[in-house]
Amino acid sequence: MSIFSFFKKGLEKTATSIKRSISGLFTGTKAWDDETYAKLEQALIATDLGPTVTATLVADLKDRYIRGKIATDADIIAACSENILAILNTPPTPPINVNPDGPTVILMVGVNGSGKTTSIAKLAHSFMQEGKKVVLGAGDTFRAAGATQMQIWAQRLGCPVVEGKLGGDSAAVAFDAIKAGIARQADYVIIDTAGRQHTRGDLMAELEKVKRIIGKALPSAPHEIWLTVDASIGSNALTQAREFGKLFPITGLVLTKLDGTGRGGIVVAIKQELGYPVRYVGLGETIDALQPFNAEDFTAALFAPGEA
Ligand SMILES: Nc1nc2c(ncn2[C@@H]2O[C@H](COP(=O)(O)OP(=O)(O)O)[C@@H](O)[C@H]2O)c(=O)[nH]1
Ligand SMILES: [Mg+2]
Repeated sequence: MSIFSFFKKGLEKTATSIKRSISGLFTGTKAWDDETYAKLEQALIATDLGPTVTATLVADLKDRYIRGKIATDADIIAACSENILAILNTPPTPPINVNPDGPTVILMVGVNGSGKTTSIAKLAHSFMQEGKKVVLGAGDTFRAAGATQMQIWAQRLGCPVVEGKLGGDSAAVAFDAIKAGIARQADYVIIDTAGRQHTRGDLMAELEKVKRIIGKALPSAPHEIWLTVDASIGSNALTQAREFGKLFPITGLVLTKLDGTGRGGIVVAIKQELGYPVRYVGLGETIDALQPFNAEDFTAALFAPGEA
């Protein structure tokens, strides 16, 4: 399957919802009026593009309409695509901070259920496909299922994994995983964390410790801190990204579960407000369903023709 096909399939629901809202705006000879713009606004908001992005799109469409530049659905789509692409490319995504003298350490954070462990397995698979050596750190020591799930994935992938004791110190697991990564001359060490959130303070203290201990194992690490966010929770995803961003210098976003949701617009809302590089998107449950984010493919898939 081509990368675009993955995006198209994964974003089918969002695209359908957008298409449905756009078709019908041209009802024969009736000129666009305030009601048209209100309908358009409502429809775009429904895909979780958020109020700011929606306002930008509607204002631009209005401007183009008044200047006689909008005559068909295709014109609306072209205008929206152009704006969304500009948002997704601002600021441009910097390359991954690859460690030239040893393993590149990626710390994965995010709330429980957001897709950390699954995304780590998918990432490991993707790196291994490129011929890279990967070591995993099963840093979610708080849930029995956390380590087991990681173990099953690692076994399936044939990828070494460093584990800790249930209820043990997740910072120690991170430390050991990096040491194992150095010893095995791994290209990547990907570290899972617990996402429990008793209080914000707890989570902050715990993740702060993991980060500090990582720096002891390898002073330049972590090279990347990626946040997984479940896109299917719509605007709550933006709130989560905003909150985590206050705690950590997030260097990348992994947006999961874009398949099966009509709320894919949230990717644009998060990028517009927080500017984090979108690194990967989860477009399904299979091991190859984590794809490097590509603004052009994403935008094209968002407006791809399909069932309305
Ligand atoms: N459909 C779909 N499901 C996903 C995706 N990513 C994760 N999941 C599912 O979401 C659930 C929680 O994922 P998990 O990795 O355990 O989350 P964690 O608690 O953050 O480690 C699992 O059932 C995953 O299979 C995705 O991109 N698409
Ligand atoms: Mg997990």
